[in-house]
Amino acid sequence: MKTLKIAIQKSGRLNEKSVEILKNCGLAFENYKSSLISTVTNFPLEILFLRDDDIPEYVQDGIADLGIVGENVIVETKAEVDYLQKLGFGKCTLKIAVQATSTIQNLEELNGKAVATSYPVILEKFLTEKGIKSDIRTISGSVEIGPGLGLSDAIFDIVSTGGTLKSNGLKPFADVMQSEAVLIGNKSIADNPEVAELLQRIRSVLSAKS
Ligand code: PRT
Ligand code: ZN
Repeated sequence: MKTLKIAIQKSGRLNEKSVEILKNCGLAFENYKSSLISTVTNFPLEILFLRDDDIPEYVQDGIADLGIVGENVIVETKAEVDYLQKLGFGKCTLKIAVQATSTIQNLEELNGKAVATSYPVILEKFLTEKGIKSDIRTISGSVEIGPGLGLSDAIFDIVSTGGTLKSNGLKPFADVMQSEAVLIGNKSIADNPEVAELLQRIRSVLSAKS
């Protein structure tokens, strides 16, 4: 029997809930902060702890068979993987935001404007569909400070409570994408019986919760 590998986030917003859902499936494993890999003792499975950004490609390339990651990261990395199950945590919305004092009223006004983001692929796709050509500036973090510093006219980022936008003098302007954590699989593992077993356990954990 082949040992499956599942990639989950090592640390960050999805780590705790990812570990929790696997434990609730009855899987027994150690969860040391320092280890990058953990062997499940009662199921043919190894858990790989990775940066979330790397998970879709690891699953696409078959280095991991399964993964738990935010939909936004899957779309952004353009990875070709199967979406097996939405998991109901890590919910957020990717939004375009402008300064609270901005007079920008509609999307067309973003034509020719600078928009700072860490998610250029998702933003570009959205703007292209709307026929808008903005100057997309890719920054790896803290995009919220851009407009205040005069670096950009707008930002495109993940929002959950909206508190970060507010404290940086920004207001939401357009919703682009909803996201939550999903279980993804490599394209070639659809018929694997252990994957089917694991998926069934995950689904019963989720339905027991709702
Ligand atoms: O280290 P690693 O690369 O693995 O982690 P990371 O720092 O890239 O990601 P992490 O842990 O911050 O987020 C992992 C995933 O959680 C994201 O890809 C989303 O799918 C999901 N998620 C859910 C969020 C949020 N909610 C969220 N609020 N990711 C980020 N945020 C950030 C947002 O960027 C903003 O800076 O939180 C801030 C805003 O929160 P509010 O509540 O003030 O709106
Ligand atoms: Zn990341």
